[in-house]
Amino acid sequence: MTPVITAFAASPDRGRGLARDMGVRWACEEVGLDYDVRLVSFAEMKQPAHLARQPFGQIPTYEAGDLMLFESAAILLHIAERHAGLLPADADARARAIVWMFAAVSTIEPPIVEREQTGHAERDAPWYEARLPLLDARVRTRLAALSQRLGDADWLDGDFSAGDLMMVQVLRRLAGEALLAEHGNLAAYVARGEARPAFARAFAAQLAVFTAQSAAH
Ligand code: GTB
Repeated sequence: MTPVITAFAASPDRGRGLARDMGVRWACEEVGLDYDVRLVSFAEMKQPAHLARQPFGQIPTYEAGDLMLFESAAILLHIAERHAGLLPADADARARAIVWMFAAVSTIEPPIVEREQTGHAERDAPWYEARLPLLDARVRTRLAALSQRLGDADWLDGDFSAGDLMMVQVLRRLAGEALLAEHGNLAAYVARGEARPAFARAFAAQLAVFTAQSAAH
């Protein structure tokens, strides 16, 4: 059965693969799982049909028969647990790979998203200039520790895993930012992830949505 994921009909990232369907697409590509995509508009995401899939009115979701999942990290874990290629066979190594998935979304991502959202929502606020260094510092603290741990390794714990996929996708939100470039090993880590053929296929698929949408308007 081919699973169906949901993605933005018109992604605000303009095809840069930063919306969270990208990680799900990438995971499917890594394990060789075909998937279909249901594109949803912002209005549709808030309608009962989509809220039944995703209670917060967001993308992505993942539907396979009677199984309906939301939360991109949980979807990724589900895919990785059922298909070879994203989690090691050894139980302890598997547990460590899952730790990195959690670290990506619960330790590294929050300060990155807070900084990003403050930049969008509070740029004109009187406190913005004073707050920015604090937000940068929080991101720097996390990146410094991550960089230290990664060291000269290609991936966070042995072979490429779902933990690396999630971490690279989180770090991609800092693409082109000095904060990431400050750590050469992290910038190279992201580039290594992006160089994977599965990443390229997933990226092309989401970019095709943006290209088609732009051509239609
Ligand atoms: N924790 C949930 C998950 O991981 O699945 C979060 C899902 C989520 O944030 N979805 C966003 C969404 O549906 C899209 S990905 N937002 C619409 C809404 O909440 O109404 C987040 C995202 C959006 C845009 C960019 N961008 O433009 O660069 C990057 C990331």
